[in-house]
Amino acid sequence: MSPENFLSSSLWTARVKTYFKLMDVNGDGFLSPSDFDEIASRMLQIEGNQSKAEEIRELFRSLYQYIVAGGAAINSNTKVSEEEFLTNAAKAVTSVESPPEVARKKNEVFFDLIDTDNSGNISCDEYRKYLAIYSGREDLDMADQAFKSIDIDGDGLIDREEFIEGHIRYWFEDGSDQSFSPLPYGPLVTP
Ligand SMILES: [Ca+2]
Ligand SMILES: [Ca+2]
Ligand SMILES: [Ca+2]
Repeated sequence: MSPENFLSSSLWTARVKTYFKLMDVNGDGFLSPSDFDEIASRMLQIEGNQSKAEEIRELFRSLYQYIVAGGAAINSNTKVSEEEFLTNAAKAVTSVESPPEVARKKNEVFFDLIDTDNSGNISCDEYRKYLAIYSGREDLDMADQAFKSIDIDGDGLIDREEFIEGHIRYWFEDGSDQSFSPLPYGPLVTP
């Protein structure tokens, strides 16, 4: 699968644009290290996550550098446009250096951060609080739609496998299989 396969899929590009909008915290139309730092800081404010401060900051730094900026050198003035992000994301999901296994590991970390009571499952309430980190407010409809799209067995909880599978599919499936199209970040932006 080549980057072009992904870039020619309107479903996949809508997924990437949805993530772009989510992460552009200051709404200036670019992804900057400061957007990612801000999300990391907000995630730190969730109860139980303070002890993981360095892990969380590093997670977001590495997401920014390797996925958003495509591995290029970055500094505090780096700005990545939506167009550049699409290109870099398509490269990332087809590169042998960032196989799904690496993404699995990152999603393991996210799972543990969102599962704040360490029950081994993400509840609807935990997922709402997680998505509110990005938008700055709890949006029940949006969060519930996202939650249900990943809770494949419909038991009202997201287990580790469902969480990872939902995210891997979101990024690494080119949009040709529409039988399972998870929405971990909520409804997709319209093109
Ligand atoms: Ca921004
Ligand atoms: Ca939990
Ligand atoms: Ca479930």
